[in-house]
Amino acid sequence: MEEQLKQLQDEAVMKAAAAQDLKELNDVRVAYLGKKGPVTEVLKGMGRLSAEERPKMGALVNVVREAITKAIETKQVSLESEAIQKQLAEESIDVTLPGRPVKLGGPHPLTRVTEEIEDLFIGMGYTVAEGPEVEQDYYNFEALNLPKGHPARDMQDTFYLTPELLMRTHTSPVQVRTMLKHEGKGPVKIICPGKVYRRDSDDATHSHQFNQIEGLVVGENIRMSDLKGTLDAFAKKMFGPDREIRLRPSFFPFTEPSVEVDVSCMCGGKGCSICKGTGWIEVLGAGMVHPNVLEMAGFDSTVYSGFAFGMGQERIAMLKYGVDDIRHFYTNDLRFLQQFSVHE
Ligand code: 2U9
Repeated sequence: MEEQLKQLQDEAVMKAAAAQDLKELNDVRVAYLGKKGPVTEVLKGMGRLSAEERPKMGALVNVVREAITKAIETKQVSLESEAIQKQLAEESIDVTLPGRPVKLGGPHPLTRVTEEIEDLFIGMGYTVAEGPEVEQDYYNFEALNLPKGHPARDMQDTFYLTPELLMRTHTSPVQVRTMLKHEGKGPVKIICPGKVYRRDSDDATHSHQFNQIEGLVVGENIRMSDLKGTLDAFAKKMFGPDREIRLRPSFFPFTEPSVEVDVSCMCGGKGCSICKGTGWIEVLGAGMVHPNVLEMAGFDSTVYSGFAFGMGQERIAMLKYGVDDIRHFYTNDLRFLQQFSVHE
Protein backbone atom coordinates (compact mmCIF):
# COMPACT_ATOMS: atom_id res chain seq x y z
CA MET A 1 0.00 0.00 0.00
CA GLU A 2 2.77 2.38 0.95
CA GLU A 3 4.71 1.46 -2.14
CA GLN A 4 1.59 1.96 -4.28
CA LEU A 5 1.06 5.46 -2.86
CA LYS A 6 4.69 6.44 -3.47
CA GLN A 7 4.37 5.29 -7.08
CA LEU A 8 1.12 7.25 -7.43
CA GLN A 9 2.88 10.38 -6.15
CA ASP A 10 5.84 9.98 -8.54
CA GLU A 11 3.49 9.40 -11.45
CA ALA A 12 1.28 12.43 -10.63
CA VAL A 13 4.27 14.73 -10.03
CA MET A 14 5.77 13.66 -13.35
CA LYS A 15 2.52 14.18 -15.25
CA ALA A 16 1.99 17.59 -13.64
CA ALA A 17 5.50 18.62 -14.65
CA ALA A 18 4.88 17.39 -18.20
CA ALA A 19 1.52 19.22 -18.66
CA GLN A 20 1.65 21.48 -21.72
CA ASP A 21 -1.10 23.85 -20.70
CA LEU A 22 -3.56 24.69 -17.92
CA LYS A 23 -6.18 22.29 -19.28
CA GLU A 24 -3.81 19.34 -19.22
CA LEU A 25 -2.75 20.32 -15.70
CA ASN A 26 -6.35 20.42 -14.57
CA ASP A 27 -6.86 16.94 -16.05
CA VAL A 28 -3.96 15.73 -13.86
CA ARG A 29 -5.58 17.33 -10.78
CA VAL A 30 -8.92 15.68 -11.49
CA ALA A 31 -7.29 12.32 -12.29
CA TYR A 32 -5.24 12.10 -9.08
CA LEU A 33 -6.95 14.29 -6.51
CA GLY A 34 -10.57 14.22 -7.78
CA LYS A 35 -13.46 12.41 -6.05
CA LYS A 36 -12.92 9.31 -8.15
CA GLY A 37 -9.14 9.55 -8.13
CA PRO A 38 -6.76 7.01 -6.49
CA VAL A 39 -5.90 9.17 -3.48
CA THR A 40 -9.57 9.49 -2.53
CA GLU A 41 -9.97 5.76 -3.12
CA VAL A 42 -7.17 5.04 -0.62
CA LEU A 43 -8.79 7.35 1.91
CA LYS A 44 -12.11 5.55 1.45
CA GLY A 45 -10.42 2.19 2.12
CA MET A 46 -8.92 3.43 5.43
CA GLY A 47 -11.89 2.05 7.32
CA ARG A 48 -10.67 -1.43 6.65
CA LEU A 49 -7.31 -0.79 8.30
CA SER A 50 -6.47 -1.60 11.88
CA ALA A 51 -6.51 1.15 14.51
CA GLU A 52 -2.69 1.03 14.55
CA GLU A 53 -2.20 1.33 10.82
CA ARG A 54 -4.86 4.02 10.24
CA PRO A 55 -2.98 7.14 11.55
CA LYS A 56 0.23 6.08 9.85
CA MET A 57 -1.58 5.56 6.60
CA GLY A 58 -3.56 8.80 7.01
CA ALA A 59 -0.37 10.76 7.49
CA LEU A 60 1.17 9.16 4.42
CA VAL A 61 -1.85 9.94 2.23
CA ASN A 62 -1.69 13.54 3.36
CA VAL A 63 1.99 13.76 2.48
CA VAL A 64 1.27 12.28 -0.95
CA ARG A 65 -1.70 14.57 -1.51
CA GLU A 66 0.29 17.64 -0.51
CA ALA A 67 3.19 16.64 -2.72
CA ILE A 68 0.86 16.24 -5.73
CA THR A 69 -0.96 19.51 -4.90
CA LYS A 70 2.34 21.36 -4.62
CA ALA A 71 3.59 19.93 -7.91
CA ILE A 72 0.36 21.02 -9.59
CA GLU A 73 0.51 24.50 -8.03
CA THR A 74 4.15 25.01 -9.00
CA LYS A 75 3.39 23.99 -12.55
CA GLN A 76 0.32 26.21 -12.61
CA VAL A 77 2.38 29.27 -11.63
CA SER A 78 4.93 28.54 -14.33
CA LEU A 79 2.28 27.89 -17.00
CA GLU A 80 0.44 31.10 -16.10
CA SER A 81 3.59 33.19 -16.24
CA GLU A 82 4.51 31.57 -19.57
CA ALA A 83 1.05 32.51 -20.89
CA ILE A 84 1.50 36.12 -19.75
CA GLN A 85 4.97 36.33 -21.29
CA LYS A 86 3.59 34.95 -24.57
CA GLN A 87 0.71 37.43 -24.55
CA LEU A 88 3.09 40.31 -23.77
CA ALA A 89 5.36 39.28 -26.63
CA GLU A 90 2.46 39.00 -29.06
CA GLU A 91 0.75 42.21 -28.04
CA SER A 92 3.80 44.42 -27.62
CA ILE A 93 3.68 47.79 -29.40
CA ASP A 94 6.56 48.87 -31.56
CA VAL A 95 6.80 52.52 -30.57
CA THR A 96 9.43 53.10 -33.24
CA LEU A 97 6.92 52.50 -36.08
CA PRO A 98 6.06 55.72 -37.97
CA GLY A 99 2.57 57.08 -37.13
CA ARG A 100 -0.27 57.41 -39.63
CA PRO A 101 -0.07 60.85 -41.27
CA VAL A 102 -2.66 63.32 -39.96
CA LYS A 103 -4.05 65.71 -42.57
CA LEU A 104 -3.70 69.24 -41.26
CA GLY A 105 -6.15 71.94 -42.22
CA GLY A 106 -5.30 75.60 -42.50
CA PRO A 107 -7.10 78.89 -42.12
CA HIS A 108 -9.44 79.92 -44.95
CA PRO A 109 -7.87 82.57 -47.23
CA LEU A 110 -10.45 85.12 -46.06
CA THR A 111 -9.56 84.36 -42.43
CA ARG A 112 -5.88 84.82 -43.28
CA VAL A 113 -6.50 88.19 -44.91
CA THR A 114 -8.78 89.32 -42.06
CA GLU A 115 -6.23 88.32 -39.39
CA GLU A 116 -3.37 89.95 -41.27
CA ILE A 117 -5.30 93.24 -41.50
CA GLU A 118 -6.34 92.98 -37.83
CA ASP A 119 -2.70 92.39 -36.80
CA LEU A 120 -1.53 95.48 -38.67
CA PHE A 121 -4.16 97.77 -37.12
CA ILE A 122 -3.87 96.29 -33.63
CA GLY A 123 -0.15 97.08 -33.96
CA MET A 124 -1.12 100.71 -34.64
CA GLY A 125 -3.23 100.89 -31.47
CA TYR A 126 -6.68 100.03 -32.85
CA THR A 127 -9.12 97.69 -31.11
CA VAL A 128 -11.39 95.24 -32.92
CA ALA A 129 -15.13 95.91 -32.55
CA GLU A 130 -17.99 93.64 -33.62
CA GLY A 131 -21.76 94.00 -33.86
CA PRO A 132 -24.97 92.33 -35.05
CA GLU A 133 -25.52 91.18 -38.64
CA VAL A 134 -29.27 91.75 -38.31
CA GLU A 135 -29.35 95.51 -37.85
CA GLN A 136 -31.79 98.38 -37.37
CA ASP A 137 -32.40 100.69 -40.30
CA TYR A 138 -31.35 103.57 -38.02
CA TYR A 139 -27.78 102.34 -37.38
CA ASN A 140 -27.25 101.00 -40.91
CA PHE A 141 -28.53 104.06 -42.83
CA GLU A 142 -30.08 106.92 -40.84
CA ALA A 143 -27.13 107.57 -38.51
CA LEU A 144 -24.76 107.45 -41.48
CA ASN A 145 -26.32 110.45 -43.18
CA LEU A 146 -28.56 108.25 -45.33
CA PRO A 147 -32.14 109.29 -44.41
CA LYS A 148 -35.15 107.43 -45.82
CA GLY A 149 -35.63 108.32 -49.48
CA HIS A 150 -31.97 109.28 -49.89
CA PRO A 151 -30.94 108.30 -53.43
CA ALA A 152 -27.69 106.75 -52.16
CA ARG A 153 -29.70 104.00 -50.44
CA ASP A 154 -30.21 102.60 -53.94
CA MET A 155 -26.46 102.07 -54.17
CA GLN A 156 -26.82 99.31 -51.61
CA ASP A 157 -29.79 97.17 -52.39
CA THR A 158 -30.77 95.71 -49.09
CA PHE A 159 -32.29 92.52 -47.65
CA TYR A 160 -35.07 93.88 -45.41
CA LEU A 161 -36.55 91.58 -42.74
CA THR A 162 -39.18 94.13 -41.60
CA PRO A 163 -39.48 97.84 -42.54
CA GLU A 164 -37.09 98.63 -39.64
CA LEU A 165 -34.87 95.51 -39.55
CA LEU A 166 -32.38 94.48 -42.22
CA MET A 167 -29.23 92.46 -42.93
CA ARG A 168 -26.46 95.05 -42.51
CA THR A 169 -25.10 96.27 -45.86
CA HIS A 170 -21.76 97.36 -44.34
CA THR A 171 -20.07 97.14 -40.93
CA SER A 172 -20.47 100.93 -40.43
CA PRO A 173 -23.33 100.45 -37.90
CA VAL A 174 -20.73 98.89 -35.57
CA GLN A 175 -18.78 102.17 -35.68
CA VAL A 176 -21.98 104.14 -34.98
CA ARG A 177 -22.78 101.93 -31.96
CA THR A 178 -19.19 102.26 -30.68
CA MET A 179 -19.23 106.06 -31.03
CA LEU A 180 -22.53 106.26 -29.12
CA LYS A 181 -20.96 104.22 -26.31
CA HIS A 182 -18.15 106.82 -26.08
CA GLU A 183 -20.78 109.49 -25.24
CA GLY A 184 -19.08 112.27 -27.20
CA LYS A 185 -15.60 111.67 -25.81
CA GLY A 186 -12.65 110.70 -28.00
CA PRO A 187 -10.46 109.17 -29.02
CA VAL A 188 -12.12 106.31 -30.91
CA LYS A 189 -9.78 104.01 -32.82
CA ILE A 190 -11.40 100.83 -34.07
CA ILE A 191 -11.57 98.36 -36.92
CA CYS A 192 -14.75 96.41 -37.57
CA PRO A 193 -14.49 93.15 -39.51
CA GLY A 194 -17.55 91.09 -40.37
CA LYS A 195 -20.06 89.68 -42.85
CA VAL A 196 -22.27 92.05 -44.82
CA TYR A 197 -25.19 91.47 -47.19
CA ARG A 198 -26.30 93.06 -50.46
CA ARG A 199 -29.10 92.15 -52.86
CA ASP A 200 -26.67 91.44 -55.70
CA SER A 201 -26.80 88.66 -58.28
CA ASP A 202 -23.79 86.42 -57.66
CA ASP A 203 -21.15 86.42 -60.41
CA ALA A 204 -17.34 86.40 -60.66
CA THR A 205 -17.01 89.74 -58.83
CA HIS A 206 -20.27 90.05 -56.83
CA SER A 207 -21.66 88.08 -53.92
CA HIS A 208 -24.87 88.67 -51.94
CA GLN A 209 -22.80 88.05 -48.81
CA PHE A 210 -19.18 89.12 -48.39
CA ASN A 211 -16.72 90.33 -45.75
CA GLN A 212 -15.71 93.85 -44.90
CA ILE A 213 -13.27 95.57 -42.66
CA GLU A 214 -13.94 99.18 -41.87
CA GLY A 215 -11.78 101.44 -39.77
CA LEU A 216 -12.67 104.58 -37.82
CA VAL A 217 -10.52 107.09 -35.96
CA VAL A 218 -12.15 110.01 -34.15
CA GLY A 219 -10.17 112.50 -32.10
CA GLU A 220 -8.99 116.08 -31.95
CA ASN A 221 -6.91 117.26 -34.91
CA ILE A 222 -7.40 114.09 -36.97
CA ARG A 223 -6.54 115.08 -40.53
CA MET A 224 -6.59 113.73 -44.06
CA SER A 225 -2.79 113.29 -43.87
CA ASP A 226 -3.32 110.83 -40.96
CA LEU A 227 -5.65 108.83 -43.20
CA LYS A 228 -3.15 108.88 -46.04
CA GLY A 229 -0.24 107.69 -43.85
CA THR A 230 -2.40 104.92 -42.37
CA LEU A 231 -3.51 103.64 -45.76
CA ASP A 232 0.06 103.79 -47.09
CA ALA A 233 1.18 101.54 -44.20
CA PHE A 234 -1.72 99.21 -44.97
CA ALA A 235 -0.85 98.93 -48.70
CA LYS A 236 2.82 98.25 -47.97
CA LYS A 237 2.02 95.58 -45.35
CA MET A 238 -0.57 93.78 -47.51
CA PHE A 239 0.99 94.03 -50.95
CA GLY A 240 4.70 94.73 -50.39
CA PRO A 241 7.06 97.57 -49.37
CA ASP A 242 7.44 98.87 -52.93
CA ARG A 243 3.75 99.63 -53.38
CA GLU A 244 2.42 103.21 -53.45
CA ILE A 245 -1.10 104.54 -52.97
CA ARG A 246 -3.02 107.28 -54.75
CA LEU A 247 -6.28 108.94 -53.73
CA ARG A 248 -9.01 109.92 -56.21
CA PRO A 249 -12.00 112.12 -55.29
CA SER A 250 -15.22 110.17 -54.75
CA PHE A 251 -18.52 110.41 -52.88
CA PHE A 252 -19.95 108.60 -49.85
CA PRO A 253 -22.80 110.10 -47.81
CA PHE A 254 -20.97 109.36 -44.52
CA THR A 255 -17.60 110.97 -45.43
CA GLU A 256 -16.65 114.41 -46.72
CA PRO A 257 -14.34 114.67 -48.52
CA SER A 258 -14.43 111.08 -49.82
CA VAL A 259 -11.78 109.25 -51.77
CA GLU A 260 -11.23 106.07 -53.65
CA VAL A 261 -7.84 104.52 -52.92
CA ASP A 262 -5.69 102.77 -55.51
CA VAL A 263 -2.54 100.76 -54.89
CA SER A 264 0.21 100.71 -57.52
CA CYS A 265 0.21 97.52 -59.58
CA MET A 266 2.91 94.89 -59.19
CA CYS A 267 3.67 95.32 -62.90
CA GLY A 268 5.44 98.48 -61.76
CA GLY A 269 3.30 100.74 -63.93
CA LYS A 270 4.16 99.05 -67.23
CA GLY A 271 0.53 98.01 -67.52
CA CYS A 272 -0.86 94.48 -67.26
CA SER A 273 -4.20 92.64 -67.34
CA ILE A 274 -4.74 93.08 -63.56
CA CYS A 275 -4.47 96.89 -63.65
CA LYS A 276 -5.92 96.94 -67.18
CA GLY A 277 -2.92 98.87 -68.38
CA THR A 278 -3.34 101.75 -65.90
CA GLY A 279 -0.64 100.77 -63.38
CA TRP A 280 -3.17 101.27 -60.50
CA ILE A 281 -5.68 98.96 -58.78
CA GLU A 282 -8.63 100.19 -56.72
CA VAL A 283 -8.57 98.58 -53.27
CA LEU A 284 -10.71 100.61 -50.87
CA GLY A 285 -12.80 103.69 -50.14
CA ALA A 286 -12.19 106.25 -47.41
CA GLY A 287 -12.74 109.83 -46.27
CA MET A 288 -13.10 112.28 -43.40
CA VAL A 289 -16.14 111.47 -41.24
CA HIS A 290 -19.07 113.71 -42.26
CA PRO A 291 -19.88 116.32 -39.53
CA ASN A 292 -23.54 115.16 -39.60
CA VAL A 293 -22.39 111.60 -38.71
CA LEU A 294 -20.20 112.89 -35.86
CA GLU A 295 -23.07 114.99 -34.46
CA MET A 296 -25.65 112.16 -34.74
CA ALA A 297 -23.26 109.89 -32.80
CA GLY A 298 -22.94 112.51 -30.03
CA PHE A 299 -19.61 114.14 -30.97
CA ASP A 300 -19.11 117.91 -31.23
CA SER A 301 -17.95 118.35 -34.83
CA THR A 302 -16.30 121.67 -34.01
CA VAL A 303 -13.96 119.88 -31.57
CA TYR A 304 -13.67 116.42 -33.08
CA SER A 305 -12.81 115.18 -36.54
CA GLY A 306 -12.16 111.71 -37.84
CA PHE A 307 -11.32 109.51 -40.78
CA ALA A 308 -12.88 106.25 -41.92
CA PHE A 309 -12.13 103.63 -44.53
CA GLY A 310 -13.72 100.46 -45.80
CA MET A 311 -12.60 97.48 -47.83
CA GLY A 312 -13.75 94.00 -48.82
CA GLN A 313 -11.52 91.08 -47.79
CA GLU A 314 -12.58 89.14 -50.89
CA ARG A 315 -11.25 91.85 -53.18
CA ILE A 316 -8.01 92.11 -51.17
CA ALA A 317 -7.58 88.31 -51.21
CA MET A 318 -8.32 88.13 -54.96
CA LEU A 319 -5.62 90.72 -55.68
CA LYS A 320 -3.13 89.29 -53.20
CA TYR A 321 -3.48 85.66 -54.27
CA GLY A 322 -4.50 86.10 -57.93
CA VAL A 323 -8.01 84.63 -57.56
CA ASP A 324 -10.25 85.40 -60.56
CA ASP A 325 -13.69 84.45 -59.21
CA ILE A 326 -15.16 85.50 -55.84
CA ARG A 327 -17.29 82.31 -55.77
CA HIS A 328 -14.14 80.22 -55.14
CA PHE A 329 -14.19 81.53 -51.55
CA TYR A 330 -17.60 79.98 -50.84
CA THR A 331 -17.74 76.72 -52.81
CA ASN A 332 -15.16 75.07 -50.53
CA ASP A 333 -13.44 73.06 -53.25
CA LEU A 334 -10.46 71.52 -51.45
CA ARG A 335 -8.30 71.90 -54.57
CA PHE A 336 -8.74 75.66 -54.15
CA LEU A 337 -8.49 75.80 -50.35
CA GLN A 338 -5.41 73.55 -50.11
CA GLN A 339 -3.41 76.08 -52.10
CA PHE A 340 -3.56 78.37 -49.06
CA SER A 341 -2.48 75.69 -46.60
CA VAL A 342 0.47 76.80 -44.48
CA HIS A 343 1.44 73.16 -43.76
CA GLU A 344 2.46 71.84 -47.22
C1 2U9 B 1 -18.82 105.82 -39.74
C2 2U9 B 1 -18.32 106.84 -40.50
C3 2U9 B 1 -17.76 106.59 -41.72
C4 2U9 B 1 -16.77 103.83 -43.82
C5 2U9 B 1 -16.33 103.92 -45.23
C6 2U9 B 1 -15.98 103.34 -47.34
C7 2U9 B 1 -15.50 104.60 -47.35
C8 2U9 B 1 -15.99 102.46 -48.53
C9 2U9 B 1 -16.53 100.30 -49.39
C10 2U9 B 1 -15.25 99.71 -49.80
C11 2U9 B 1 -15.50 98.48 -50.60
C12 2U9 B 1 -17.38 99.17 -48.96
O1 2U9 B 1 -16.58 96.71 -49.16
S1 2U9 B 1 -16.92 97.81 -49.95
O2 2U9 B 1 -17.92 97.65 -50.92
N1 2U9 B 1 -16.44 101.21 -48.29
O3 2U9 B 1 -15.65 102.85 -49.60
N2 2U9 B 1 -16.44 102.95 -46.13
S2 2U9 B 1 -15.64 105.27 -45.85
O4 2U9 B 1 -17.09 105.09 -43.39
C13 2U9 B 1 -17.67 105.31 -42.19
C14 2U9 B 1 -18.15 104.28 -41.43
C15 2U9 B 1 -18.71 104.53 -40.19
C16 2U9 B 1 -19.44 106.09 -38.42
